[in-house]
Amino acid sequence: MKKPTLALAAFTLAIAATSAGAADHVVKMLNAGKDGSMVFEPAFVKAEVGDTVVFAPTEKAAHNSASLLLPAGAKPWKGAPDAEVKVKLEKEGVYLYVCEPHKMMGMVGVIQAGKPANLADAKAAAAKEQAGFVMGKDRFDKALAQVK
Ligand SMILES: [Cu+2]
Repeated sequence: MKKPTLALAAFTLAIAATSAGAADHVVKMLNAGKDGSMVFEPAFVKAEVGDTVVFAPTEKAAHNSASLLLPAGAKPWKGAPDAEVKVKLEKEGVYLYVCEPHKMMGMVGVIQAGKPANLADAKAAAAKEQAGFVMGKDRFDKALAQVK
């Protein structure tokens, strides 16, 4: 039997140290990304209550981040064009958000904080919203499919 290496032990300690406090998750606002044009990347973030999501205006095109559907009691947000927005996840559940200028192009995203208690509501709101998109009609679906 092999003994665990020192490197592996150090790696495990690093993970333990990281998970102790609230984390920041960075979501880039991009004109072009892995999933096509006008995207939030990553479009799905799995977080814990107390974590912060930072929307970064990495590429400028009047992108913003505005909440669409929130867990009960969570505070809505609406960022200015091409401005950084920091959102602290105070409530457990699923958050849907959009870029207002490019929503019709499927520039949308999903955050999960803790357990997804409001997932059915989120899916219904996403389906209603994306019916009016001219492209990227499956982006909410792809992001919501990652909620576990
Ligand atoms: Cu945009």
